[in-house]
Amino acid sequence: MDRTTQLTARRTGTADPVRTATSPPFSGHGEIGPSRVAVYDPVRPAGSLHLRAAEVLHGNWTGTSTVPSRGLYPHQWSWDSAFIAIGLRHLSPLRAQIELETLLDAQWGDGRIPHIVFNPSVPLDAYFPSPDFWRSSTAGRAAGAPRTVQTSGIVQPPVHALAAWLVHVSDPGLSRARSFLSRIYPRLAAWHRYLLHRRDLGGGGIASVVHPWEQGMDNAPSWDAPLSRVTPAPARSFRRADLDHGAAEDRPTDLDYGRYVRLATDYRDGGYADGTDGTAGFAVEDPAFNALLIASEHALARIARELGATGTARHARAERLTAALVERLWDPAEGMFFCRDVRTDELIPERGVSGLVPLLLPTLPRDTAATLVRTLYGPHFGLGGSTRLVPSYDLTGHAFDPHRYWRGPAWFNTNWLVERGLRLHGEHARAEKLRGALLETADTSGFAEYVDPYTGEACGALGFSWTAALTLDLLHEAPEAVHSTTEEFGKGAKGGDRR
Ligand code: 9WN
Repeated sequence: MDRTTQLTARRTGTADPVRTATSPPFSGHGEIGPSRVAVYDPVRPAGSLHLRAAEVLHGNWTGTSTVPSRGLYPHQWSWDSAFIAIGLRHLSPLRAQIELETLLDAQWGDGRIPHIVFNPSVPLDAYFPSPDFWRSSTAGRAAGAPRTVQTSGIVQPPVHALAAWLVHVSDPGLSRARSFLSRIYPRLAAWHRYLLHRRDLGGGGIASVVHPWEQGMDNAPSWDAPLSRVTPAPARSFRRADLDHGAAEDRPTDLDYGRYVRLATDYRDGGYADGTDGTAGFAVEDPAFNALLIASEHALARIARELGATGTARHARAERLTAALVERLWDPAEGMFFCRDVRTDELIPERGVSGLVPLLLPTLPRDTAATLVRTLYGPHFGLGGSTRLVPSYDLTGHAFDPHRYWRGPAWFNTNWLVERGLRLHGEHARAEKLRGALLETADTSGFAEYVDPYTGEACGALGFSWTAALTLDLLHEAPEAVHSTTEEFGKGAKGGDRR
């Protein structure tokens, strides 16, 4: 056992098993071809990191999709799959397409993409809340839940159209041969329609989340105030499976879990209906969730263009959404985007990495982007100084804890988004430095789920899929390929014009 494995095993009481492939994983159509692999450390060949990342994804592949980690998260998760597809495309564009197709096959009639698609061969007690809690095919019938597959009833951030576009450009020939985009475009369009029409609970033109799990950063301090109004479900009424795998001091508290369970129960018992009258027990407009929706809307415009339409209306909508995001969530005095509590109509003054993610938007006003970069490199996030990766929460904040879930540690997906944002806004040297730190930390941490932002110490599960996938994506991001990053993220949409 190496040092990192020992550390994590000590912290969590278990190490996620990562199957080691003896032969190069993935053979067949569109397989390994690291033609543009960039070396991050001349002493360690990038190829070995590439191979180990590929082995993680190979070990976590179920045949039709990829689990985030074998032990802690044994089903398919929505935004995980989008990030996984972004990395998987470098190994097997076919698998990357299948990853997204499997998820979209579980889409509900009202357009929502569920946050979990359950694998029926996994025992019910392996993860909580399990299918018998969500009861999607019965409780979700009016909302159009599928009959043949069991899912959760809430959603996760809409990274999917962005992922679909990136998967397409990795092998346009295969994509066209399989009619990948034409098959999934209507589903992605329905997904965005659901978010923009059924989830504009604040009436300001952007989407709300109705559960902390929907935003993906479950335990962020931004949820504390809106969650405090929720009566927790009694601790005896459910059994947490996450504590079988994760250290209790790193995971959300039982009290918070009780509130998560109450919110999900109430939503289920209301048939997963979305009232637009502001009565949801929890309704928050989040900057990262909406920034990802906007980035995906730009991607949907590109997909539409590829399919023969102009895509102009979608780009225009993405720009209107960007303006609404700034209007609703930007705090110029603090130089941050904040969450808005829809119930009180007030910003929640907690600095989280979510408030930096809008940096990935191509038409963010120039001074807003510059201010965000200053905040990122200032005392609250410490990049370029005390931290090696962007922490999930304010280093100076009252709730900061470098190891507790979403209250300080650094995650690879949010760092990848920030790295993209830096590149998009011309901060190439800083992006390059962050990329190097991400690759190194992924390597030394054993592709950990998350890490201590100061030391890079591994936390949570090892062999975590999106960590491996985004490592692959960063390895393929050779400096000469940077222009395609800009193109992929939609800056060229209207010549990258900014207000
Ligand atoms: C609840 C799977 C998911 C991620 C989330 C992360 C965590 C689940 C949990 O794991 O959430 O959805 O049980 O804590 O917070 O971002 O998608 O990796």
